[in-house]
Amino acid sequence: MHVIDSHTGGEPTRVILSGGPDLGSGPLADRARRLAEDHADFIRAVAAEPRGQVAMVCALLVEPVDPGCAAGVIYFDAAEVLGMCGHGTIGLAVTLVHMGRIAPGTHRIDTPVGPVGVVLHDAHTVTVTNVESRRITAGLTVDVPGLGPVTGDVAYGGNLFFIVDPSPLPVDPANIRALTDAGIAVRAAVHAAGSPVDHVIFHGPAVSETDHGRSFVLCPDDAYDRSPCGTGCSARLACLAADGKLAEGTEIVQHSIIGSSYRLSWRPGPTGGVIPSITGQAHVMAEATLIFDPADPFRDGIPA
Ligand code: PYC
Repeated sequence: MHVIDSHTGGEPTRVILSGGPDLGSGPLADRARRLAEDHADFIRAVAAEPRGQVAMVCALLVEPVDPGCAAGVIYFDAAEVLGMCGHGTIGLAVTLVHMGRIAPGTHRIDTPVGPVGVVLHDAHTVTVTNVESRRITAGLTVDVPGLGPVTGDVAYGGNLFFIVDPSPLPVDPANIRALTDAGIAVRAAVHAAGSPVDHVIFHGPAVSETDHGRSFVLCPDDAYDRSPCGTGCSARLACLAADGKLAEGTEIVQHSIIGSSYRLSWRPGPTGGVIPSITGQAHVMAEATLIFDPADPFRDGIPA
């Protein structure tokens, strides 16, 4: 299996170029469902330790449905197949340039939630135009053991988020363990309330005069996103727009918990949501051939 690893603002992406399972043809959403239902061993073998790493998001290249797209992709982490991935799309675009498969300019990438746009400004800098994003529920309050009542918005940005602003804990790198535990507890409480969110965002205040805040994002595999989370930023843009807190076309800078940043803006979507624009940078780190030795006791990854 041939892979190329990159990181986007510190968050790893592993593009799988060959050797993945045959998911057949048809809509990418159906192929993503087949991946989740029939290939759990493959998912853990590639994304989880020892072959993968904590926070790894894999990008399985597939034939696009839309012939206008440069590639089709299905994203997954060690726990879940994702609808979309913002940092992964930036990493994928930079990887495709590294391979000479695309040149700087404008391209489209097919995903299970629909085609997204990418503009490659140079070998590292990419703007992703995401799928239409929207707020689904404003001001949902859940009772969280150890935290008490926590109020947030449920919003869609290619994945489903529960966004808590302000965060119940300081959004500071020194608090990553506590934020992770709080995120897991909040997600369980939101699930118990009937909302199947896959990510939780705790939003904290700006860290400098030029940014709009720092966020902690808990992913389905219980790792925190080292990047500002492209789909999470999309969901947040939808909430800011719905609240009238950010005007169309106004650019803001969003920091991740480790201090990496994206530039963000939105324009109106065709069905009342927002079309997010996310600009960030990725760097290729490794090209590798993964080996699956039948004698390896952890061939399929360390079990969860
Ligand atoms: O950037 O959208 C994102 C993302 C999702 C999970 C990890 N990163």
